[in-house]
Amino acid sequence: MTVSDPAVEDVVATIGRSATEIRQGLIGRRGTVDEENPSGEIQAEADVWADELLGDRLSSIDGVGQYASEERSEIIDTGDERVYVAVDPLDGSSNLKSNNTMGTVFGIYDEPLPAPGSALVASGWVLYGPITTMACAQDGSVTKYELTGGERTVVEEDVTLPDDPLVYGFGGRVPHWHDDFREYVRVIESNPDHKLRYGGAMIGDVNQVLTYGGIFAYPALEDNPRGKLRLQFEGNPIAYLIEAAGGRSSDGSQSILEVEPTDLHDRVPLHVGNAEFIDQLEDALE
Ligand code: P6P
Repeated sequence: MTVSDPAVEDVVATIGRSATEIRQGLIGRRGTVDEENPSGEIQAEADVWADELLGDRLSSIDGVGQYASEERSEIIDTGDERVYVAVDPLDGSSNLKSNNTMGTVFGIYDEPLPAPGSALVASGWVLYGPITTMACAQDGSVTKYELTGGERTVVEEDVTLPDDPLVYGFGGRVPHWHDDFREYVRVIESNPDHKLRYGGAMIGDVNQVLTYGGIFAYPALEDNPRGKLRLQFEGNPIAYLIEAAGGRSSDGSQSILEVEPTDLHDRVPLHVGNAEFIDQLEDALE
């Protein structure tokens, strides 16, 4: 299967067309259900609803062999064998209560899941911000779109991280950071040219890094050695796009895309941004 498989574009187009409906569907679904996702997190009504909507639509696309989601333990297997789709239907759904930015993250693989990020052929995210946008990486380049009413309009092509990094955002509780990571953060923070940007939804923070340059990390923690974010649904798709935009990713010692999965819901320490920041981080964690 080559990246020009029509199933890839069909998946991206379907997610783009669904974005306005998902955004509207958040209204009235801000409560929680009495269920946990496979990562043990209480689900919002909107998590479940967005997952069902995308699961139905994406698994029905000709060529899509699997639909997997952060919100469900089981994979939808269609028997097709061309592309395999992993989705975080609503990243940052805890931001629903405070009406802050959230997003939909997707990765399109050419191997059955769980798969390493090196098997991605496309990835991206929809951002439910003041306006609804999409960033998508295919064929080694990143394109930004504005989404409205099911239409997708290109607003920028060949997107790359700015050379001068500006923003930083680091997740996890500070007392749970490892000392070497905490020291690295202190160096980044001490530069008056850098600004703190942390909004509680990884995808909003990563989109700031893509736009302004910098670094986002949700690192390994003393009480969670693999951090919080999920490899298949967050780490790989984000790393693939940031690397396509000229940045770097790391689990602390290697590109996220080289991490070999053992389970569909594996977590991974995630660090993405300008190459100089990630190089410095890996030196600091050696
Ligand atoms: P914390 C949202 O639940 C999420 O998975 C990411 O989008 C976000 O970066 C992280 O968790 C926030 O975690 O521990 O800061 O609440």
